[in-house]
Amino acid sequence: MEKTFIMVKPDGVQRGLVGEIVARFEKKGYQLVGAKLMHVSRDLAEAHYAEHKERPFFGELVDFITSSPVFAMVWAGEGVIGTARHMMGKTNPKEADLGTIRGDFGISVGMNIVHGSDSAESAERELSLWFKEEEVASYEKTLNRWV
Ligand code: 3AN
Repeated sequence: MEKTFIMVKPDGVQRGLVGEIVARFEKKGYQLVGAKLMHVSRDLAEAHYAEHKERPFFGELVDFITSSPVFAMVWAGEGVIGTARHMMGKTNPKEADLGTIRGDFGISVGMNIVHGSDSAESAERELSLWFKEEEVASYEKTLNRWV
């Protein structure tokens, strides 16, 4: 099953948007298979954003992501990597369509609420960076037993 790494960034956690964001992916039909609220170390932040190392905003990015807890998640399901990116909207919330997470809740590119892996390769890299194997569950959805 395809898996992706999604993170509610410090601004999203501080603004109380964790439930809203989790609800969107749940309602879409995806399966939550891993989640944790955590402070991000500078080492993890720098490894996660390694591709932006030379960009002028790299220092700010690392300061921001380590400033307050994030809610890190693993979501599973058909086409979840690409569909989650659509659900998040464009990187700059000013350009993100309404109906997307960034379009509905964000204003600035520095604080754009949510992160999601942008390809199969980055999903694999980010999942191994953020989650240990035993932190990712494997379970069947058995709806009829629970409603
Ligand atoms: P995305 O998160 O949509 O994959 P990337 O990978 O281009 O976007 O950027 C990673 C993160 O860097 C963004 N989520 C955003 O928080 C931050 N970022 C991107 N561009 C800028 C910028 N011009 N100024 C400040 N932060 C930026």
